[in-house]
Amino acid sequence: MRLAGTIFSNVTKMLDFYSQFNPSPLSIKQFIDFGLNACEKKSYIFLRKELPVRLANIMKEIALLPENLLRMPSVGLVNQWYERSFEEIIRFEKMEPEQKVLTEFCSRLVHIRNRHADVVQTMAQGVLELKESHEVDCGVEHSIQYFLDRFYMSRISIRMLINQHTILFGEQPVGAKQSSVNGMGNGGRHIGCIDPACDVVGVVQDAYENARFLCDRYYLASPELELLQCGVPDLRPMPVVYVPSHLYHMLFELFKNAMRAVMERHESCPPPITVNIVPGKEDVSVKMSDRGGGIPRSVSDLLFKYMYSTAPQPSKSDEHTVPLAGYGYGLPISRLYARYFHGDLCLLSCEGHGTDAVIYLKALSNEANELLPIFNKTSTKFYRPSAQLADWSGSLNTAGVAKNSREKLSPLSNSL
Ligand code: P4A
Repeated sequence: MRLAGTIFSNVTKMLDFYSQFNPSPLSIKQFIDFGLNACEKKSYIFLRKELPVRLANIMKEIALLPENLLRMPSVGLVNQWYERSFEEIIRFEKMEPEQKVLTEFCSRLVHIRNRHADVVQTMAQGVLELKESHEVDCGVEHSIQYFLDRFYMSRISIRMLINQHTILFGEQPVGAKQSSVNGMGNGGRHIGCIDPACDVVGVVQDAYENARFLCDRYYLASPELELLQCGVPDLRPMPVVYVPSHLYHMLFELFKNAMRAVMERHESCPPPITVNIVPGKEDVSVKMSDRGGGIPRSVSDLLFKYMYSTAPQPSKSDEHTVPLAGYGYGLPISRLYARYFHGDLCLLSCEGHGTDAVIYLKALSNEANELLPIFNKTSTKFYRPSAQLADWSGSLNTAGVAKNSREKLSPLSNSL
């Protein structure tokens, strides 16, 4: 009992300690430069501090979640995974970087990555548990949206660090050094999971083919792909410095949505999906346009909301009929992948016609910095939404207490 108490208070102290530091964002260029002069000791010394800092920053925010959500079993489970991983990493705090320690560190990271494999699903389950057991008001919904964006972004960044270290320094079958990253045969130019010449055209075609496979199975037909560069048909490679798996994730999601919209609207002769790739000075833009009938503006905002996108997984018996695209965290998480290196993902729909989705990637790898959540006083206040008064006519949809209020707070009251 005393021992358990000691461990508990130690970890709590360490959490307080590490959460005082801000995470150190790296640019794609820094990841590459580091990978080219790969030094396992340097990486170890950086990560044994940076990983606990990133973990502690987000664990402090988990603790601020609405109580109802924190009490959900799935959220408790996720919290336990974080506590265990944090504790396992800070054990390296005072260990000298000798070979045995480096090897142990690497396999610990792999272990931690596996432990956290189902975090997105489990957190979604927690949100579902909350929805089914409690009435969720707008304030709580807002806090959850704010939290999950930060939580999943933190997770993307931690996995990026772990992947870079384990791919660069982990043991691998001889002769298969680079190609095991994501199954893309690429002549070994990858630096960890970054491809300094990631071919956007190739990734678009890959994502299209795989979404099309699902589409054909469900609708027995699929729209063609029309590929443009700067608006004219062109299949020449278009290299960018990027993480191919991230780009693939976003494109696959967008193709599934576009195909679903197109197939639901056109039973025969579905119009093609157009992808236009445009390399600019600042951004490389990838615009996907479909003629699937589009959605009203009121819906396009909802597509990025976790609470709205959370629905029970289809049952096993329905597995062969799961729709192509549906309720899941596809879009909000795809947008996080885009924003992670200071890009973005935007939807622009014309109701009655179709939808344009644009992925923006930073064209310059030194400007592609990680975008990381920081735990501090500012972030804290988002978890205590207070009643707000509308200052535009119409409804208030953030913390919406004064839906149609004729009352006014005294000018002295501080509701924010
Ligand atoms: N029209 N346009 C889209 C959808 C509809 C769309 C749609 C009905 C809505 C929900 C959904 C999938 C598709 C699109 C491209 C997009 C997003 C939405 O990127 O054509 O799944 C929940």
